[in-house]
Amino acid sequence: QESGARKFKQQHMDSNSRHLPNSNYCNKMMKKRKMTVDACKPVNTFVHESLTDVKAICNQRNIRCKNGQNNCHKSRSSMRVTDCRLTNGSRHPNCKYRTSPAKRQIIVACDKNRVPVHLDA
Ligand code: PAP
Repeated sequence: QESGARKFKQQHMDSNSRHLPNSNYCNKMMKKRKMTVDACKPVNTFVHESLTDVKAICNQRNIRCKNGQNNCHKSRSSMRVTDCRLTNGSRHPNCKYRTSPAKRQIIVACDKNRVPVHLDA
């Protein structure tokens, strides 16, 4: 497995969390998934759908990504996600996050093997 796909799963996939997250969800998950090691990653989203369903987004038509590349794809259906946003005044290594559950279509960038490597929106 290429590193981009592995990193995507580590940073963005949490399939087996099928109920609403509690307010501590992001504090725990951002640490557990190694996004608070060197610095507090400011914003990150976890997707609570199966890896199969998220990989299938790569089969949707190509659209432009925020960085101008054209390897992005938008999910047909809305997906259960949790947004984690660093709180004001939070200082490394005490990274504190606001946990916001949502349901929306997501946009992923896929590599040449048609697997997600980046969450664009
Ligand atoms: P993210 O999913 O939180 O955005 P990020 O580390 O920014 O994570 O991006 C993951 C990888 O997707 C990056 O590669 P790297 O891990 O080797 O640094 C990034 O280069 C890659 N990538 C591929 N396509 C795109 C794209 N269209 N836009 C942004 N990143 C992309």
